[in-house]
Amino acid sequence: PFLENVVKHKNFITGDFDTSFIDTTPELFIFPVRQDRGTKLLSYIGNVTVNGFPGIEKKKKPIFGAPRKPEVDLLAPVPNGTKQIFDQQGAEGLTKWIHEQKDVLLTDTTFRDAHQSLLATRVRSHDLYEIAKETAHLQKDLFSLEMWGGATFDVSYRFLKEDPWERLIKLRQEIPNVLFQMLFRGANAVGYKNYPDNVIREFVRKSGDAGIDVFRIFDSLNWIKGMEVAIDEVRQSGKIAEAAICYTGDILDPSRDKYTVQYYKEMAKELEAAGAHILAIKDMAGLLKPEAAYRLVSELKDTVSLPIHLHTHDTSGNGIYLYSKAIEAGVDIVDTALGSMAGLTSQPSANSLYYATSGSGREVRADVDGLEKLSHYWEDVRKYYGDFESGMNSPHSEVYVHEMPGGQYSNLQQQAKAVGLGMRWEEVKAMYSRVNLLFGDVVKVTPSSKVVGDMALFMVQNELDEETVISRGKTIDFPESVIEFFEGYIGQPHGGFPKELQKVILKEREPITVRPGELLEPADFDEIKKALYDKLERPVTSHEILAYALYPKVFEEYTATNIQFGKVSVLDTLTFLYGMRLGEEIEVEIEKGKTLMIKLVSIGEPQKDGTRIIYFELNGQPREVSIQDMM
Ligand code: 3PY
Ligand code: ZN
Repeated sequence: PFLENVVKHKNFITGDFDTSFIDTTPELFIFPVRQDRGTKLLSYIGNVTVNGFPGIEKKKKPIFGAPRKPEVDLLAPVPNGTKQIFDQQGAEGLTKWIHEQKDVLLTDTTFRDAHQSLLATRVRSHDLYEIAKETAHLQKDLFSLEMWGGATFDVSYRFLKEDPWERLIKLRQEIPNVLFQMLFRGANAVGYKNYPDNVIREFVRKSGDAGIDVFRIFDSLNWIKGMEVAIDEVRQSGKIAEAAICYTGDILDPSRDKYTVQYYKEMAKELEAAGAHILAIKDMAGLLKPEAAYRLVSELKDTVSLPIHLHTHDTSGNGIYLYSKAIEAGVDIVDTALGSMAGLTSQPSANSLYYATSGSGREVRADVDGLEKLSHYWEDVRKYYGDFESGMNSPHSEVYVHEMPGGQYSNLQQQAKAVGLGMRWEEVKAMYSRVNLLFGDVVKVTPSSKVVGDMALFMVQNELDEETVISRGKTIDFPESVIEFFEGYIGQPHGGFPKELQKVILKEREPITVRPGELLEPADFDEIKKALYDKLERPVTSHEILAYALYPKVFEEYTATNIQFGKVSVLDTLTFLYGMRLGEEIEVEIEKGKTLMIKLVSIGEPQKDGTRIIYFELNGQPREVSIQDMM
């Protein structure tokens, strides 16, 4: 059936295809209904109705009206945007164009960092597709849409049970006019550890083929060697390499003399020499104070000739103020989210920044009416994900003390609860900053931030302090992530590791000082392909091979769910998270033009073996499924 799909595809017939045809044409993998897709979906719905969704408290499906959607003439041609400038003029042409703009350009993070930081990355493709066309029309003025990478890749497979590549490809089709941007963790790709170089290169190539234009590349220790392979591959692929400096410490505080303006200037020069097209300042925790933003941007502008793109988190509530200072200093692009998905651990609001800069001589380029309309949609959709909200509901100035990245705060809080330290959260936060100093004051961003968090939890749990870690350390089994960090497997920190602590933690193990990528065996893609083919009994895409190379276990679990329940990404979000109410009827479009009508009729009593029969109507016909009651 696969070959049949290929030869019948219109692009194949007209010859309009290249080597990425198989990867970028997901419909080639839709086979005639061998198994009953309807029954599989009913099993999923029955299961989640009875057992709840993993990780959130089971509750009755909430009732919300349909989200408000802006009225846009979707038949009108999509207006041109930065994507066309890039496609016509390449990366150099685009950077020249950025330099010529007087307005401040925006990157909208609503599709990635905003929900990664507010809603544990749980926003599903379904809700993105619903607003994609409108976004293309109303956000035509954006520099870029950050819509992929970071934690979205892992979370898509692991929790949402959907294919992140499909998200990218479909959004690309619906939004052809704005540059697509992803967050790429250098040698850690979209994972939490260093991968072999061939995995990094292949990931960059395939993401580029599937629709990414701008790669924001960072290293979690600001170690340039951890970024070079990715920068090189992005350049070779003809895409835009945006290399990031991760901002930590406080350049205004003379007692914090490890990360000074001079340090950031040196790093910027090295990134320019390494081939960056754009320089990003990645303030992942929101530590950059307004005056520091002014100073840093001014100094970097004098140091490199690259456009400067600033990213922050609004945790402290000072986001708009610091952007305003950065704009005064000449920053070219800033990251914002739509109003209803902005603020707190997310990015500052685009809508607010628009008004904040009006009349200033350097205005934000945006259609504010469009921003407000899109913001209504997100205000409504955000409610679906209420169970993933962090609970932080006012500005949090303590971030300047604990220095935790926006996306880590609620995660670490969950981790603390899971190990019984929920009531000692204040101690955990204080320990986080003590661990930072114990480790020599390191850059904290995924995955180095996770190492600091793991150690903080470990020390609170085991009643350890800085002194006892050293004095009793020889007999302590430290967390695996901490050992790997001190072994050098996520790179080398600025100023090196504290030697005494390193010895205590590693015991007999020898640390490495070279790039882990030089030591790691290249991934054998042919072997993975063969193993997956044997397992799945169908052709596999290079996207699937890559997903397996990054996350073998997560990918296997994803495919198992897929086989059991079919494609659950077609369900609306409330049904996906809560199942159905008795008597409720829903419509599910399982493919273009093919819709199922599903009604939940009744739920049978539990039987001796713990199963229940769930009675549905599927397109008017009675249908029952048996599911295991786990409650
Ligand atoms: C990520 O790596 O996912 C981040 O958002 C870091 O700030
Ligand atoms: Zn961020």
